[in-house]
Amino acid sequence: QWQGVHTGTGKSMYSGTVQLGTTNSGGSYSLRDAGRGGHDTTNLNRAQSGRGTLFTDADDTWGDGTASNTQTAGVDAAYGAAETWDYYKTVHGRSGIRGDGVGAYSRVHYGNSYVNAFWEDSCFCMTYGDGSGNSKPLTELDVAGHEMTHGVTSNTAGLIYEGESGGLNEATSDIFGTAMEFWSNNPSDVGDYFIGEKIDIFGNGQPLRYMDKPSKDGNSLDNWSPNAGGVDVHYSSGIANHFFYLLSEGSGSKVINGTTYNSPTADGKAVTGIGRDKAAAIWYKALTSEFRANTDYKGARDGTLKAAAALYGQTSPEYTAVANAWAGVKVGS
Ligand code: ASN
Ligand code: ZN
Ligand code: CA
Repeated sequence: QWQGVHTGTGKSMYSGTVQLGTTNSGGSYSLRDAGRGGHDTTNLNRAQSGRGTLFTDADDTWGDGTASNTQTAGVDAAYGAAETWDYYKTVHGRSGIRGDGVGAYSRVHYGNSYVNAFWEDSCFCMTYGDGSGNSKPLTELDVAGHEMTHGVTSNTAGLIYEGESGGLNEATSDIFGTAMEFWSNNPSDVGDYFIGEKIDIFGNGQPLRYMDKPSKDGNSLDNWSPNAGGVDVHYSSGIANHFFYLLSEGSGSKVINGTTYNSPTADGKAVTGIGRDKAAAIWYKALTSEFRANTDYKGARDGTLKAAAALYGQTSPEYTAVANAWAGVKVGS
């Protein structure tokens, strides 16, 4: 049978109508994105183990935008993986999670009312629950970017998932999940500095995390302190998330895509942003050539300064902004 790369159409839960890379295998289509390393999207149908069943469809039109249609979560997951693949390839010249052109895979409908998503090195795959009451799958675009970035971090710096290095690992996922969300420029899911703003994980409409002022979630750290290595990695990530916001956008009040942010600095000194594209380039270079498994916040400061010097020069405004943004979150020399 003739097999080929196709472009299907999906009605997603969170990102509107999207195009999907699919495969024609004679009479039916599958959610196998041959153009992006063969990334498969599978249905666990509430199981908690196994590869799941590759989604197939007769007419290459997938999902209906609601959680009651089994394909819909698959549409979002496949779209998120494709956008993340394209982001890394186009912006950072990285072909896939390992940089070897090989795709991972995504599993949806994990367990029953499971309110989380996760990456696993062991299967080279990411997995999504269906959320509370099986009504809000965790397959939001920035969550997909977050989980896939865990794979990139594992295969580059290898930041250990505890203590300060764990906070940096988590922040790396929030940073590139967010950078990808902005880059993808989807009119139904515009870029913001929030994580998980559409999955309503708390049932009150609030996002999971905030990068402009991480403590808005009630737990995350805005600034470094000696206990930073002792809190959950999803809270110590706040320090680097806040750094990234300040470096990109600067301190104080700013409106981006219709949302007003107000980012404070620890010392009250103003930070001038360099834009998110340069900030992401600096973080990516630091992640892939400076950070190590046990890099802590001081090491992250050193690594990003080295990256900024290599990219823009040691006397550049970009280099100065990196130093100022770290000072703004209480990470000093
Ligand atoms: N969604 C979470 C994360 O990616 C799962 C976890 O805690 N590992 O961080
Ligand atoms: Zn994570
Ligand atoms: Ca977001």
